[in-house]
Amino acid sequence: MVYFPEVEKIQYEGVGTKNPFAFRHYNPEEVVEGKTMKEHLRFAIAYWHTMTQDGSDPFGNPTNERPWFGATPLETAKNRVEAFFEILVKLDAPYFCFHDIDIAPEGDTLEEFYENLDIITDLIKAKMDETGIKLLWNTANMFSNPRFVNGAGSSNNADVFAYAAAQVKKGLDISKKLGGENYVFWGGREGYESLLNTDMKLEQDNIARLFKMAIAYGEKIGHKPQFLIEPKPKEPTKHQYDFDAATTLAFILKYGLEGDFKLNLEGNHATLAGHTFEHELTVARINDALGSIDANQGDVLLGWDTDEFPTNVFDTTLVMLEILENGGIAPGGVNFDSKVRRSSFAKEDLFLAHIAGMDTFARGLKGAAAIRKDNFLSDLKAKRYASFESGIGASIVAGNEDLESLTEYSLKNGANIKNESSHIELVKSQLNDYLV
Ligand code: XUL
Ligand code: CO
Repeated sequence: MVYFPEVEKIQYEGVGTKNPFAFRHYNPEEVVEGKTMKEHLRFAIAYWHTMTQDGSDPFGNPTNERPWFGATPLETAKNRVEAFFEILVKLDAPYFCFHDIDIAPEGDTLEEFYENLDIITDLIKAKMDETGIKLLWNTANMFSNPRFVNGAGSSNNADVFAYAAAQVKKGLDISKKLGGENYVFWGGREGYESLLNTDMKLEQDNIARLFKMAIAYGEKIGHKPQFLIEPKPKEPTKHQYDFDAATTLAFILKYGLEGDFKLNLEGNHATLAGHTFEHELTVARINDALGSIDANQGDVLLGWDTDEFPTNVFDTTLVMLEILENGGIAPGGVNFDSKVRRSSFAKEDLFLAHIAGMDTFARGLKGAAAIRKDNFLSDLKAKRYASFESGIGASIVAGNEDLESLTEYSLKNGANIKNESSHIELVKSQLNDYLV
């Protein structure tokens, strides 16, 4: 069945077009810095926001008009596969991502869940073979079911930990079956409500135990996706252990996971942590841990995770600059962990919203490439740190100085210290000239 007969395959038509079902900036085959836009951006579409999100909020019922509901949950799940691949093909998206419970009904038992997952992943595999579309990452949802009320890897209940392990095992089996390039852990409820009843050390040690079991099982079945942890500071728990990139890196290093784990960074999670999206990417990049990104944006006036489609060109330019500086994002990608607003309830909004996000990232890519072509920020930084290129600065960096030698130097140098103005307002204004 065709779910969107009125929508043709989305084509690049350029900024002059009046067709809302066209790309105005994302031209998949256009070459930027020696690679096509499609290769740079590695766009992925999220199953949860696209197929299962219904438009409900804490104050209201579902609004979304979706034509794929069948007589049973399994029938609906099968219809969703058909509709999802129609969307992927029509948007020319090379990748997709999902949680286990997005694609198949949980049923009443773990056996039933596994059976449903087998049925649906057979259908997904057939669609992947037919279309060439690939799995960027999958993950286990270990936060929605009531059994995870106190967390999964961090639960106080060992039976819950064991159940989470069974979900991760199946997630890795599915990853192998579908050739997943990455495998994500987002610690939805891996945190605490109150320290009064929390053994933080045991909880964090146990999360690391679960991650090490995942690495070991991947090795056992001969499938080694890039493992990713997705930081988020709060929501649903009051405090989540993977607060931000720096905190999560400390966890990765403490438990010796750095060979297998990198970070999946999300725009709205960054802002909830009090950072910009590009801050999180920079922290990851300079520590060789930039794995993948969840593309979305928050609302600066709201303090929760609104998961809006990215439409802010300034942000995507700085994000793409980090990705280019990193030498690319592969095997990660740009996953739209973004949902249409409740008022955008028409089924074709799923296309319009993704087109908006893809165009905004394409503009970011072009702007970032222009900044790099002019060496705008690299020249500026080279000049700003020039004192470490020669003389005493070069000697400090080379490790040839100590407190005594620098005291001797300073006594000779005296008050002869000159700082230069950053002219940061000028820099910001010049940056605006690069926004596409
Ligand atoms: C939640 C979130 C998740 C993860 C995957 O805020 O971002 O959807 O991306 O579990
Ligand atoms: Co996310």
